[in-house]
Amino acid sequence: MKTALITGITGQDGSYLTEFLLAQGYTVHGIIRRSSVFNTNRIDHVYKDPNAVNGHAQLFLHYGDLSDPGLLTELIYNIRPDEVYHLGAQSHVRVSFDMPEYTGNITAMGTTRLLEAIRRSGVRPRFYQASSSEMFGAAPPPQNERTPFAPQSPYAVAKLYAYWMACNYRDAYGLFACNGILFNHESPRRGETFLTRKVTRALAFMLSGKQRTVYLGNLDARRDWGYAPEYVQMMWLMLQQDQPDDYVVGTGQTHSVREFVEDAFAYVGIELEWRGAREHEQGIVRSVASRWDHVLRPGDVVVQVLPKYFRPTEVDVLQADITKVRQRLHWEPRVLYHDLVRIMVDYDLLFEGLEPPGEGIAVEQTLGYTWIQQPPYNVTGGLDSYQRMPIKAERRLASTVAELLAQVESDDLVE
Ligand code: NAP
Ligand code: G4F
Repeated sequence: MKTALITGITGQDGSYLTEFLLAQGYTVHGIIRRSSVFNTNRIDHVYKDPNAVNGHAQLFLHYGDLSDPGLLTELIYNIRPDEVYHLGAQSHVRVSFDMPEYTGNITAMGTTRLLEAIRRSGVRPRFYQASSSEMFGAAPPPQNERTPFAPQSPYAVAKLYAYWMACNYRDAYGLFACNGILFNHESPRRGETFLTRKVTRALAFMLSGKQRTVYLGNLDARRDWGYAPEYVQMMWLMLQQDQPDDYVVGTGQTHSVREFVEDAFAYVGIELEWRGAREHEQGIVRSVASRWDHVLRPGDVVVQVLPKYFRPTEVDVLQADITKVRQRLHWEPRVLYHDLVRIMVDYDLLFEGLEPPGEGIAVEQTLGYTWIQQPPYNVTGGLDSYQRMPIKAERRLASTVAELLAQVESDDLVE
């Protein structure tokens, strides 16, 4: 059986990829960062302590960091993986404007350190580089493998460097290296500071009476949003081909941030209208389904645009041209935008102990994502949500420290 090493195993994609590879019979090793709090929430449900179940564990975790080249070399040498999935990165575009040097160090140079660790160790794994549609930046849509890159953020510039390093190690040393140029992909495990999850989580908080308003930036940017579990399967598929190559992965559709907000609210029966212009715009409740009229009323301001969430340079439109993956890898996305919205809202309601409409969860089940082992808790908050549902939501303001923190996190710190 094959052995895989994953950087970024604690992230959204790392967790789904781990489940997928374990389901394929792989032994999986992952690099985790030392943290003063637990940072393995997304993979705890598949981790068995190797000391407790000696001989049966298939998932092994190692402390490490993309800033530590010696350790990376040691890990590659000792683990001798057949496949390396390099997903670790400072992955937040807005944050990369605040931390450009750190982003370059981890997202760009971290890739070089890992590639050098592979070269110096003498081990020859197949290598997956988590490249990004953000690299297309200002290039007009639809974007494909031949579209010239026009990066618009320190993150995109760092990813572009990493992209070319993977190409260079393929050309110079014959490494089986693939760039997956993935468009935005989301899930109930998406980090809470990315747009989709920020919105669906805020909606669930509003419906449980914990939050009144979500503060957002540019409502008019458009993204090609897909479903993360489908995209990690593509990472694996790229490494199973006869020849290494680079592939664009997306849905081919594009939707605006504004649409995402409207559709998330509409799914639970809340209709919004917009007032004001650009940096002063507000999303206001026009009508509310009777189920939620004890927490939200017509006229409530549920979305407030704040200038601080705008980026110095924005990527206006991303839309994938997926001709190559269709033709070469025979792939077609099965979860498209509207089902993605439903899936994310369903789970955030569940995580809040509220009964979801359930159409999104039904889609997941119908499509047979049997290798996904939904953690029996809120992947980000540690709450045993399945035990708590349903509870009665009430209209009230934060009254405990935990609720205050939840508001601060969603309103002020989240980018
Ligand atoms: P994510 O949830 O933000 O996960 C990032 C992972 O990188 C986490 O496990 C994080 O560890 C780890 N990491 C950060 N800094 C590190 C360091 N210095 N050393 C070692 N590990 C470090 O990202 P994702 O959404 O799963 O995305 C996976 C990869 O695909 C990233 O490289 C991202 O840039 C790229 N990508 C994502 C998308 C998308 O739409 N999701 C699209 C295109 C490309 P902690 O948990 O300790 O923070
Ligand atoms: O969810 P986002 O932060 O994702 P973004 O910037 O597109 O980057 C994600 O996708 C990339 C692939 O294209 C990945 F490489 C990257 O690692 C990451 O996963 O923002 C989406 C859009 C942007 O246009 C942003 O300006 O939403 C807009 N937006 C509006 N208000 C907001 C907000 N984004 C965030 N995070 N927070 C807001 O309040």
